[in-house]
This record gives sequence, C-alpha cells and structure tokens, in this order.
Amino acid sequence: MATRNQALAQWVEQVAQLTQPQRIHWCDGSDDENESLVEAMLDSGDLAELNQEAYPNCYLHLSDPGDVARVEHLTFVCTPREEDAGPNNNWMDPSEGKAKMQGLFAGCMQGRTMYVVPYCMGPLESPLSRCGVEITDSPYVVANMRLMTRMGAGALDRIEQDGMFVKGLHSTGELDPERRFIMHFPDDLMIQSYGSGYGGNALLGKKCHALRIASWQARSEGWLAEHMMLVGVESPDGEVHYVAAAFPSACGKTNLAMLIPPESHKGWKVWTIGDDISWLHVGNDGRLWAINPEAGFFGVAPGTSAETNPNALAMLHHDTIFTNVATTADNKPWWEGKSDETPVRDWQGREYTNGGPAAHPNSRFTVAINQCPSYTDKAEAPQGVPISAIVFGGRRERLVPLVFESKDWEHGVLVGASMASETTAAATGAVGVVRRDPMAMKPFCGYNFGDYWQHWLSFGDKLTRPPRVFHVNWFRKDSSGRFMWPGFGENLRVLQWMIRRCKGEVEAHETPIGLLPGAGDLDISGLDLEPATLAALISVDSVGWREEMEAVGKYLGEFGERTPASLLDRHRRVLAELAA
Ligand code: OXD
Ligand code: MN
Repeated sequence: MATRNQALAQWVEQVAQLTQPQRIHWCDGSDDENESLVEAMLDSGDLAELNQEAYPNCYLHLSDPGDVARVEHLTFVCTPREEDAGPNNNWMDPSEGKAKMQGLFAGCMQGRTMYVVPYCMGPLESPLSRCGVEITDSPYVVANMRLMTRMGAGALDRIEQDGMFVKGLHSTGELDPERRFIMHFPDDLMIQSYGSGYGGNALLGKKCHALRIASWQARSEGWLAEHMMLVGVESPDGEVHYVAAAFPSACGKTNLAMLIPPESHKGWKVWTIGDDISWLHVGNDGRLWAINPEAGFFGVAPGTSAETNPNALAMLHHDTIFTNVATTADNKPWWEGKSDETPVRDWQGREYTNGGPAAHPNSRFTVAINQCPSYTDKAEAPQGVPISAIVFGGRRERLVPLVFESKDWEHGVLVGASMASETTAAATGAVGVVRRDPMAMKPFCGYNFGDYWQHWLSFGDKLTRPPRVFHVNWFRKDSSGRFMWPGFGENLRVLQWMIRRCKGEVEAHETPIGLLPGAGDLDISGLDLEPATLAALISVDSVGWREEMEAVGKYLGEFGERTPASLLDRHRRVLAELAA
C-alpha cells in the first residue's frame, strides 16, 4: 500500500481490479520520475523531441486527429435529480452513468501502466486549496498534470492529513468518439473520463475538478469556482489592484493575464497569477479574495506572437509540452501568427503543402506558471489576493461596447448571466456562432444555472466591500470587418479606467445597460483611434440592446422556477429603461 489513507488505497485497488493494468505507478512528482516518463514517451512515439538547442526540454505531442478539443456533447453531470444538473448540462442518472463507465473501463488498462497521480489545486499550504487523485493510463496526462497542478508527494501528504480528495479516473481508451464520455458525479466527488487524451477531457484537475466539481462544492461551502484569469495591475505609484476576468475559451484570457503595457503607459505593470480559473472566497474583511488553483498554463498557441503576447512567447522556450502545433525545418514549434518562419510539417506530422492551418486552431502549450516573466509569487499566497474588479467579456462583433460597469452587485450578476460570445475551436462544433455563455461557465458549471445565479446573488449580502463588476468586448468590428479596438497591450487603457473607477477618480455616465466612460475618460494617448470609432465603441444602441435583452429574458426563462426572482426583476427593469 503506497498510502496511509485507507479510502485512497481501497479505491486504487478497486480500480486496478476493474481496469487490469500490468503495473501500478504512484507518482511522486520528482524530476527523475518525469525524465523517465519522457524517455518512455519518446520511445513509444507519444512525444517527439523539438530542437533541443533552441527549445531545451520541449516536446511535441500529436493527438489523434479526432481528439483535439473538449467534447461538450459527451460531457455529463450525473446528479440524482435531473433539475439539479439543469438545462445547462447534459444529464444522466448516476447509476446509469456508473454502469456505462464500468463497462468501458473493464479491462481497459491490460498490458499498460496505471498511474496514480495525487495533486493539489491551489498552493499546498492554502486552506482554500482542494486535493484530488487522478488515475490514468496516459503518461502524457501525467506529464501535463505535473505542470498544471501541484502534483506528487506534497499533495499525497496533504490528502493524508485532510482525508479528502476528488476521485478522477481516466483512460485514453480506443479514442473512439462513440466510446467517449466525460462524466461527473458531484455527490461522490468523482469524475470518470474515457476515450479522449485531450487536455480539457483528460487533465481532470482542470475543467472537471477545478470548475465542474469545485463549483458544486463551492455552492454548499459558500465560495465560487470560476472560469476567470487573475492578475495584479500595478499603477505608476506602486499600488496594485487585483482583477479577475471571465471570458469564454480562446477569447484572450491568457493574453490579458500576461499583458505588457503600451509605450504610453510607462510605470504600469501587469502581474500574472492565473490565466483560466479562480477560486473566490469572502475574506474576514468583507472583500472577495481569490486563488488560482492551477500551477501551469494550458494555453491556445495560434495567435500567440511577439506582438500579441511577448511574455507567453518568452516562457515557451524551455520545459514546455506543445500539443498539435506545426514544426519548421529546424524542428522548432510553429503556429499561425507566430512568426514569418515557414512550417514544414503540420499538426498531424504530415509534410505541410496546402494553404490551410499548419497548427490545429486549438493547438496548445503546457508550461509551469512560474516560467512567465510577469509571474508574481502572490500566486502562492495561501489566502490569495483581494479582488478590486470582476470583469466579464465575450467575443462580439457587434452591439456590445468596449467597456461598461454594472450599477451594483445584483446588476453585476445580471451582466454576467447575460453574457454571450461567438464560439471558438476550444470545443468541437461550429465556430463563430453567438451562444449564451453566462459567466463564461456554460461548459463548466456543475449544477443548474438558476441555482448558480442565486449563489452569486447571495454574495451581495456577504461582501461588505464588493468588487466592482465590469463587462468588456475587445472584438467589435466595423462595417468592413476590421477590429475597431487594437486590443492586446492596449487593453491596459480599459483596465486603467476600471481602476480609476475603483478609486473614485473618474465619473461614468449612466445608461440602462450600465455605466460607461465618456470619450475623454479613457486614456488613449499615443493611440491612433478615430474619434468616431471611439464614440461608437462606448455608445449604447438602445434598439439593438432591447433585442439583446429580450433574448436574455428568453434564456433566463429556460431555467424556470430556478431562475432567481430578483434577477428576473432586475432584467425587467433594464428592459423597461431601454424602452423608455
Ligand atoms: C481551456 C478551455 O482549455 O476553456 O481553458 O477550453
Ligand atoms: Mn478555459
């Protein structure tokens, strides 16, 4: 027995009996262990070496072409009552789900090694952290979990002290989409994932644990598990404001998390704490405090360049796993937008000849967070960081202004619940279709959205010093299809306005949808932006917004009795103001 925790030892034994592995390996997270795993994966072809001079300890993994993104239609939340999972989730009865998975897992590890991966989401010393154990037959998953979480001996120690852990069972299986399921059993704090090796489906600490299971736990324990990046924004006077921002997958959370201020903003600095997930708690001081439960980035590669995200580019030169990127003649990783080098092999390892994407649009890098030049060790602070501003945002070509602020906490919850965004390659399915994505949690909330909004509203009473809540849209286009706002580093100008609002330094004008900056309120010094474009970016099209809010009303209605009455009231008030 490799652990003093009886429940863990028994579960590992049970899983071994079911899956019949050739051997069992308990992961300690050491460098030696990682080196031998990498050796084995180089032998088996799971990994290929990249140019080791330019990219020491960097490797390339190419997935099965049919297994390159999250599969929302195959992801289930199994609660005893269907209403508790809500219309926002696919639901299956827990006993049916377990029986189905039992059939898939039976004997699936024959001839293979079963890895037992203890991990901690959040700093090992933090009372806000939670542990899990992932059992997997994929060494690629182990290597990724080592970068993405605090994995190994320290986590196992903590599990033995706490006695509590989330059980995650994963097998790559046959990679047959007909035999692929990502199942969550919140009552049992259990995840079972079969038939995919892709990050969001297979690295169970991330979406499955830190969002779906954690959101469920957070509801009963009085905190929030959110799809939010987390940064400290330092102004020239040295003051740091912490900002948590929820955008849907592949909408720029990673870029915002590593933002480098523009030339015009000397003395400003953005400190990176996380790029994807925040766990938020009410502090004794009545403020909202956040930790990043992750220890690494699993970021979208395409579009990452010296212009868009120099910090990301700098951190990817060593100890990085690249998944489904292309390669150059000198065996460096390559993706669309990276550089003017030419790819010679595409994401399937084929000679690159055609004009289509050489890297998969959802190709990724996995890297430890402390490799980022803008990393701050506040990411290790056991109590987290105090949040000044929550930012919601989506990818919207039309209608939605560059930035607006909600009027109070309740209105902020409505703004979050009203979010919508154009879909991206992070999940299988059509790209570019506007879909409702409340709080950027549509694929990740482990329970009924109606109950989730009620839970969000309940923080209005608990937070005596609540953060301000904003909404942004970096993606507005003009009639010829060009982006109207430059984005990337220039987004600091919008963060600056938010911080000035937090400090009470700048006015905003009230509209039915929220509070907006006037043209003179955003610092656009040194920016080549036509006044008419700026005016369009910060104006409210009442007719368009009425249609939008009517669509929101329909959506809120889909959750029936579970939709909080106060949210519906607030929605009606906004609609009435728009009509007036
Ligand atoms: C991610 C996602 O991988 O949201 O972070 O898909
Ligand atoms: Mn994400």
